Amino acid sequence: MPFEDFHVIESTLREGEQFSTATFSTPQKIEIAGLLDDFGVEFIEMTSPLASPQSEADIRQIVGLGLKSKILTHIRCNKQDALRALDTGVDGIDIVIGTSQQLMEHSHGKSIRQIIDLALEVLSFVREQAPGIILRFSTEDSFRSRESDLLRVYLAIAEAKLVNRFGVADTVGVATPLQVYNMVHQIVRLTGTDVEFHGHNDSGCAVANATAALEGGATHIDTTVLGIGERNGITPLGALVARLYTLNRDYVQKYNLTLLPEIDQLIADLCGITIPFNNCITGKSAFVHKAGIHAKAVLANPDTYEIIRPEDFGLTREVTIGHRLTGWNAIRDRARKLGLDLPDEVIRAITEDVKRRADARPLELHEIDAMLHENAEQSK
Ligand code: HCA
Ligand code: CU
Repeated sequence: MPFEDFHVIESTLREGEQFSTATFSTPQKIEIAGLLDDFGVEFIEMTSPLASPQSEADIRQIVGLGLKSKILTHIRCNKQDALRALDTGVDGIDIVIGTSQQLMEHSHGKSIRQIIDLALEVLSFVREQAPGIILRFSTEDSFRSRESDLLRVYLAIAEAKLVNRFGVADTVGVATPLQVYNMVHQIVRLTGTDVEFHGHNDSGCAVANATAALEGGATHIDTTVLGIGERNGITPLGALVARLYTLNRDYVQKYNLTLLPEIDQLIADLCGITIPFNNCITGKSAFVHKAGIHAKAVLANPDTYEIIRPEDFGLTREVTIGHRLTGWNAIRDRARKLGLDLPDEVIRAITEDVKRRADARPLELHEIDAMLHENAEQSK
């Protein structure tokens, strides 16, 4: 079952570098790769060695670290790129070529027949040079490609038994979960080959599409930290983890989950952005409970309104009480935390007072604490 045995291809050092504000220095790449390795991602994908001299040197550096994560690099479908990639000593090479009408016409100008011939030539070349290397072939813009074209390409390559897996890419973020499910399912069924899904988030479906890919039989999912990448990016590592955790915690126990906040914060800092408030798990408000009804239930048992346990990620929940939606259970809980045992009717009166004052502006915790202490003094 793919959910029980899926692999993350962490592409912060490839797709992520294509994010508008991302340019990682060598020490930064080493720090990112080290943290991702400690977290436990199975693969780290790096920018093509042809991108720039530093990009090539950085691949060698990261390869030289001897991490547990396998190091991949990402190249176009041609022999020169493949030779340069092979020379870096990576564990695997991800090869991509566009198959949509748009890309065939305006990017490389090749027909499907020519794409197949070129792919077979390049893939056999890599296999001859490095029989043990992990080799992936992907069609860029798969979901705007003609399905019959895609299947022709995948079947021809599968027959030649040259690759370890196929990639399916929703390059422009146009696919729906059902389309992803159907496409992945079909490729797995027809080729019997592992499938990797790479999904952009232009229409907000990147996490849902990655999940649908796994449901359809995909074995590998591309992620980046916080989802950074071209335009508004791809499936975020943390959101994928949240999605799978909420299906079954066991699916993500292989990862060192308490490192996630540090990883998200590091990438936010390096890119000069903040973690979005609504980010899964590490967003500022991900574990903040507010309304009185919620607060009461969560204080009794967090399971009532939390599908994710913050402590599994080294985080804590917060119950906010200084606002007009507050409830007396939450105020009583605060009093008890302060060691004040006030009668219920006093707590209820304080709650009414908090609500009235909070109609003007939310109260700080210390203001509520002062009200509680004052009442405790008076009732002595
Ligand atoms: C790119 C395009 C790509 C490739 C994905 C893949 C995409 O920036 O080179 O290799 O599977 O979204 O199609 O990121
Ligand atoms: Cu992409």
